[in-house]
Amino acid sequence: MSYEEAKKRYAALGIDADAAIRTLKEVPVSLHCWQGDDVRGFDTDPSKPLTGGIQTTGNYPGRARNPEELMADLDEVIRLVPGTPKMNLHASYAIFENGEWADRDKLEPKHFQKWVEFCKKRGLGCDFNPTFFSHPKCDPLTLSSPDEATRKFWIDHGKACIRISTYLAEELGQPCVMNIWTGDGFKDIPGDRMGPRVRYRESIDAILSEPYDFKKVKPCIESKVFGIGVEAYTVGSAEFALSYAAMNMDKCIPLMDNGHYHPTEVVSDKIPALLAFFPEIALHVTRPIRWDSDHVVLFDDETKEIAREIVRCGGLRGRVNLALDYFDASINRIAAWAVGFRNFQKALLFALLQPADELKALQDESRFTDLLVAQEELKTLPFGEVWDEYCRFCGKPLDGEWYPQVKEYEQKVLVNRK
Ligand code: RNT
Ligand code: ZN
Repeated sequence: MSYEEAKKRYAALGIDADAAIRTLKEVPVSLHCWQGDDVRGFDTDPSKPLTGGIQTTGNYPGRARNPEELMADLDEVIRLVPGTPKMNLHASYAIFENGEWADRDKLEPKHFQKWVEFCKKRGLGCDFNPTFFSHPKCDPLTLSSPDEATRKFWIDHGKACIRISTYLAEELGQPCVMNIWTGDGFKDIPGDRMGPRVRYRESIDAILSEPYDFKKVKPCIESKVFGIGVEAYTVGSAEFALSYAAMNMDKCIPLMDNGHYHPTEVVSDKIPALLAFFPEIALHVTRPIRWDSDHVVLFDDETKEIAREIVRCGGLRGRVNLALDYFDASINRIAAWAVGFRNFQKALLFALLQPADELKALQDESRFTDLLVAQEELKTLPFGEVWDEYCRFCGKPLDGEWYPQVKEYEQKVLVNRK
């Protein structure tokens, strides 16, 4: 079947495939730099383990070991994915020059100048994240620590990151979403659950007292249910993060990572719940397997449902900030990056090809049998043809064409990184 024929099948249902393609091409989706080097960053000893309850497993060859390699790998990914990628950096990816080094509380915009140059050359915006993990000053708590000096260090880090986010937004002319997540928590039953949460709240207040223009810098609060080594208690739980964001709507937005909830909870259902109150929300799109495992994003049912909610709640018109967040060190990292990005693009395109108004009308008219039948039959429309056309429209490889390029890059570049 050709795209023209596929287009007619959609048009018969009142769906404009050309319009879906044009819309999706302009939607920024943040590409997380940390998939390329197993979340190690450049500012601490790379042989030290990742902390904060997150974990990369596997030792597939080819991990990027420095900024040059990471940027080269990112370029390769950008060549392989349709749509509008936006960079997403962690503070730990600061680039130091001439033997200089700055601790996290002393980071400055200049430490991200190389990244600004990288983004400018490629026309990319950039999101940012303070890094509250993998550092000797995690005691192991950070913003919720009972120790004042520890808290101050991490508050100063947060404030430095606001200044860096302002720099990124101003230099690149796109808002910078700045996500606050800490792995603070305990392995076993706490003796005090509220103390750390009150301190966490006060620390975020202190960070957000640093001046910024909320139209340019969008601080987010990301919740989590548990992490490896912090199984019993997470300071920044769902209720904590959402309450903080709700009480400070003029200063920050809530961020939901779909790996951070109990296994039967779904973020697709939470998106419209939050959008009934918040003008804007942010997402980390990932794939949990049993726990917050951060597996590569698939074109699976929940990813499609998340995309359907984003689209029909008007999320693509600036209400939902989209980012990917996963890390797999057991397979080719560039393939992992590209396949996850492409899958989320597929989910968004699939969602844009739904007759949202008709489905809503069927529901409002209580025509539930019609709704069931319609939704099931949408699943077997010739989506693959529209997807191929989208890739062509963006000038990017089709399915079947991009992976050979990754293999070639692996042979030429990655295998030499011993
Ligand atoms: C961890 C959170 C967080 C991190 C990144 C590296 O569980 O999802 O967003 O993955 O900041
Ligand atoms: Zn996340």
